[in-house]
Amino acid sequence: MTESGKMINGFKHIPYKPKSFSGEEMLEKTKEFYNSLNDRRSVRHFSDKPVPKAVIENIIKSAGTAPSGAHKQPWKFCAISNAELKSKIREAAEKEEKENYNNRMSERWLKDLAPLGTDTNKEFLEIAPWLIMVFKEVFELNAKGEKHNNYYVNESVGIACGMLISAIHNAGLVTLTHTPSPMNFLATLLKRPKNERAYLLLPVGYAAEDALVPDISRKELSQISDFYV
Ligand code: IYR
Repeated sequence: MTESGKMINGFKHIPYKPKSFSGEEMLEKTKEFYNSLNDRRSVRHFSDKPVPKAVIENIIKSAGTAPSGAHKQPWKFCAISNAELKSKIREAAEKEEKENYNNRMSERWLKDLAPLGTDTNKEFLEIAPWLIMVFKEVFELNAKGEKHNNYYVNESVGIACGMLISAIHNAGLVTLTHTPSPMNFLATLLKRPKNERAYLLLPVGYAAEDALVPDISRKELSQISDFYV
């Protein structure tokens, strides 16, 4: 391979130069990264303190670095700070959640949620300075207006959301993955094109000073992994 790369299937491939660390540095860096991510919590109590748009832009750009099926990047992040729109979203989300909590969710589901302290009140949708509404693009339209389905859309957008959440945490901000169900009202409210489907709604902002999180712990390494060495 030359310094400038080579052609594969008629497409240019360029050299990739990863950063390289010693074994010791790698151990230190992975520990630090784990410690940082392990401090993340899903927070439901937000401050209304504003967050600069440029910060949200960097966070979305970070999410947009995710890998995706055939590099289709089948995601759209709608960042909403408009108070009127946030109120409409809250109103519609709470309507669905009332139906969920009262009629759609099983006894077992409600019991599983009890430790988290969730309910039909979604005031965070109005208090948080930003809502990031993630849409997945199930297909794209070519120049002739023909539909072409994207590939591994759920996997791709799920990975991007993980990176979005990490970027939010890295900024010292908080979020939670809110999944009002069904979520179609969000595509309607935001007048999204017909190739987009609502995927996840994330309020983003500073944690309220008196924010509380449930006293729960994470599974141990031995519970989440099996090593084949
Ligand atoms: N979508 C509802 C219910 C809910 C479901 C799960 I699974 C959670 O982990 C948390 C909440 C809500 O947002 O309240």
